[in-house]
Amino acid sequence: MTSMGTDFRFYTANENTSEFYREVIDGLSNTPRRIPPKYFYDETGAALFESICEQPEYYPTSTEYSILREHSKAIAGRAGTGQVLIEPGCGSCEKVTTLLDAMRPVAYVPVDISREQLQLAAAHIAENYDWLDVHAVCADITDSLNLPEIPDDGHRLVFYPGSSIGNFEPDDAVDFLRTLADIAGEGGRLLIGVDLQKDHDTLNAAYNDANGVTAEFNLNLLHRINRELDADFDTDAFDHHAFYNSLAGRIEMHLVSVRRQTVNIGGHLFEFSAGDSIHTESSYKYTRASFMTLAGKAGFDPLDSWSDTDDYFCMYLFRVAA
Ligand code: AVI
Repeated sequence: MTSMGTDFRFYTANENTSEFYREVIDGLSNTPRRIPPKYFYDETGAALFESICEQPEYYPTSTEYSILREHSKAIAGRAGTGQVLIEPGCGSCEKVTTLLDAMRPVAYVPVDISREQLQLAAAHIAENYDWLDVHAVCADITDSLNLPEIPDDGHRLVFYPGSSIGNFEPDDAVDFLRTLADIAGEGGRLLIGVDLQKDHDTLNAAYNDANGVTAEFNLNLLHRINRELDADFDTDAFDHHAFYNSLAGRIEMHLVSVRRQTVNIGGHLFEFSAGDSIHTESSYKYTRASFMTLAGKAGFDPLDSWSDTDDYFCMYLFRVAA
């Protein structure tokens, strides 16, 4: 644990390079080939994701912000004030600022894998909210989380915006929601942002922005593997391919080989034919009913929800069932 100059605490549970290596080698050895999307987020990937959120086609971020801004008082009224507010996968910690004044939590615990971004974001919050105790935790939220002991009087609120729950396979989403329920504890609450099913053109456009930022984000995964795992991907020989799979109810992102090629990753050779793909991400879109069912399986009771006028996106408030 480190006490930082701007008066917040910083805890590290570092990402493991050998685990990255193992997951890439295993993922490319299987059929279909897959690499877990959590590896998008090195420093460059985190910055590219921030830029995706500013693209006009990528509606989830702006829509979620508009819901949070419009309903912050109502959300605080239903979620409660004076809690320990924990945000797994907090990124730049910007969304939480729509709630802090209304909620007046006793402590804020941002958790993220991207160390540099977390340091900057936590410092920014600590500077701007001098009444708030900030305990930043650098960790992979899909591993078991060791959170600092903070007296909370049994009041914890887990904030999980951004519809990242959609990046889990549905069974894994239930497991992850159970982890969030454990973090929130008995009687604790979860405020979660969920992207809803909608017309396919809107969905396809959101993952194929005209500026090519999502394509760059996807391809950065290969740059990262080259940089960190001694690999020789020709990044010009793979194309970004994203589409809505309506049967599965998800956007799929792939990197597709444009020609026959062999890639060397730390001495492991992988053959690709033209058209072979690496599945890099799924982003599930839920109906209201299907998300309620999912959360119910994880042990949550619904308390309330807030949406936009187009019904593109929904913020749900749940309570951990007794
Ligand atoms: C982080 N997550 C919710 C984003 C999504 O929409 O699934 C990641 C993303 N991938 C491409 N664009 C955005």
